[in-house]
Amino acid sequence: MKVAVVGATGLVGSKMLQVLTERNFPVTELIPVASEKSVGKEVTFKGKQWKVVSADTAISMQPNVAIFSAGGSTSLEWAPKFAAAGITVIDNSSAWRMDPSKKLVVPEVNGAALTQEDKIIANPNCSTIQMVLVLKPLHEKYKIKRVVVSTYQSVTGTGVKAVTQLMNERQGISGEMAYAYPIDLNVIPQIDVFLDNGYTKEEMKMVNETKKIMGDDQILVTATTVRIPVMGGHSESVNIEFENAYEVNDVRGLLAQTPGVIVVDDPSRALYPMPKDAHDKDEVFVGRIRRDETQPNTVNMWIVADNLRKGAATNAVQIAEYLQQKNWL
Ligand code: 11C
Repeated sequence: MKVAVVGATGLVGSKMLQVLTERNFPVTELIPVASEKSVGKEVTFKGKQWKVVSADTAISMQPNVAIFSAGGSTSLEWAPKFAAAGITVIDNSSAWRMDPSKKLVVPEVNGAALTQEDKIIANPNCSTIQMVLVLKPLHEKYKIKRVVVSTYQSVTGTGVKAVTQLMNERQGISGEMAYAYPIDLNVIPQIDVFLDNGYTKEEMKMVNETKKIMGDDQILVTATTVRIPVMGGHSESVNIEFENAYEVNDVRGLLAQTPGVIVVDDPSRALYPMPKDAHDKDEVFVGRIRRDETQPNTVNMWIVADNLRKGAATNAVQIAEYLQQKNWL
């Protein structure tokens, strides 16, 4: 299988190469694509060196699939050109997510909606992916009315520049800033730009993408998304109100049986998910599952996942695996 990775030199792109290797995706030829200034450089994949090419050249090489992780404007411009050449695109940017003609996919949740005709498939936002994986089985069993989520997001979600800012600040080095404020010893209650309604774009992604992936416009979601000086994964405090009654132990049991979810929940031994443990894992970790004692049929929980893995690269590769198993690539 010829696989193009568009944005191969970025944080998510590099993770993509790692995940393709680890999951043994049958890559016979890698086509790394990056901006003009990186063309001609080489990336290492499966012990071999592969030359970075331009998007135009990549199309002429006719990959079976192109995994995009190069930002929204690159996706808007190039995904249709790849698709027009018959190449299936899995796009990690927000460019196509809310386009009604495109599927927004978390394979365990709505992979079955994919067809051979889907040529541009959108990969959701990291903070949405880890939440919907947990919400899906709960919605099926108890019917979710409303979700209140607050996030604690890793600097890796912003990219290399933000990781460098955090590390520079920790070492007292002044350098380029990814954020408008220091991030070390700080918390920034803004992820992405503010919209007219006073919420940030990241917050509205969680609202809108959740409804689309879950296939239910009735689920109410309200979000506060926050950047914290952490690497390794995003954490989320999630309050979920159900239509129906539930038992905490049943919720724990249901989530423990959910593919891709691992329950880490033993307060007596101080066991709960943390980003340092989720780092470089494909699963979504859930703990602190407890009844919200202030209103009926409502549960609180804490959800953690590596935003570069299940939140980005792993989910994209899982979509490719699904298409490959169907022989659609
Ligand atoms: C962050 N969630 O942590 C963002 C990064 O729409 O794919 C991913 C942005 C996106 O900053």
